[in-house]
Amino acid sequence: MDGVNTIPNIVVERCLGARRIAVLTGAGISAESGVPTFRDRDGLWTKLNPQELAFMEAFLKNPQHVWEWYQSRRKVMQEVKPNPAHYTLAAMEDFYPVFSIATQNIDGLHQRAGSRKVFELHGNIERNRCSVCGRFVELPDETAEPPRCSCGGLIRPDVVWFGEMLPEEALDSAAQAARTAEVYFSIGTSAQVFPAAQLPYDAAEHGAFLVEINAEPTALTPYAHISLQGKAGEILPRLWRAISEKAANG
Ligand code: BV8
Ligand code: ZN
Repeated sequence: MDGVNTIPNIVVERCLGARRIAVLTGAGISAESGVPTFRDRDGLWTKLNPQELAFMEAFLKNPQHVWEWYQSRRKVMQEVKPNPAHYTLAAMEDFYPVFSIATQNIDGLHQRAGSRKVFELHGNIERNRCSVCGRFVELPDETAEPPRCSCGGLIRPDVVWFGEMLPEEALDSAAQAARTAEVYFSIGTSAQVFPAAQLPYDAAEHGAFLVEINAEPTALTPYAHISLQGKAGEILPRLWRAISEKAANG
């Protein structure tokens, strides 16, 4: 893709005319920051078995193995920074009366880029909680094995594993934002993991103009009004420049 003219004018017009914009993001928006994705050619799930890492059963069967994997990911996430895609969404939030991001990512990069209204659908790797009583605990970074809570429960990363409910408030807020958005963006997600993946469909069904920004086509692509194929870190700044220029020049 070259230059701002690769952004279809209809996307610029719809964004200019909107007051309420909502966004769903996935691992792809953090890829240019150096955070591995899951289902890309060289994604985490192509090398590792999610059954052994992203299920409560896996954690109870081998807490040390799962804990070490999350510790290694925490280390990666402490060393990476937001990229232009995260910063562009943070800038857009200041411009629109109603703007929110529902993210499947656990890396906290949206908040570090300055976004304020972020619904963490799958939790956040920086937090740890007791798997029994749910109490949050602060731990030193180099905690080598999952400690026990005072109630006896195992401490786990505060993320959502397969078969687990998403945090109710985050999901409700994200669902409400999808139902009322005038423009809905699905960015950097393979649109395979439910119920998060349902949000863009709900948005379109409730009248939103649905824009997908992803490196490759997904199951959502045929339902998007516009699907922009490429890197979020390149497309979003281009889109924002086109909107800002149109807003300035009328
Ligand atoms: C639940 C842990 C049930 C956190 C993860 C229907 C309804 C409800 C549930 C289900 C359902 N059908 C199936 C289910 C079960 C399951 C599910 O959806 N399975 C799928 C795989 C079929 N869902 C669940 O289990 C969920 N829980 O529903 O509970 C329930 C109901 C009632 C009562 C009790 C329980 C929980 C889902 C959360 C699972 N947790 N990981 C962590 O460690 O990170 S999975 C993992 O997938 C991550 O959470 C991740 O966030 C999520 C989604 O992945 P993506 O973000 O999309 O990443 P991916 O790599 O797949 O794609 C990246 C894309 O970016 C690619 O397309 C690539 O091309 C693109 N890209 C790359 N670079 C760039 C780019 N795009 C733009 N720019 C770039 N530079
Ligand atoms: Zn406890």
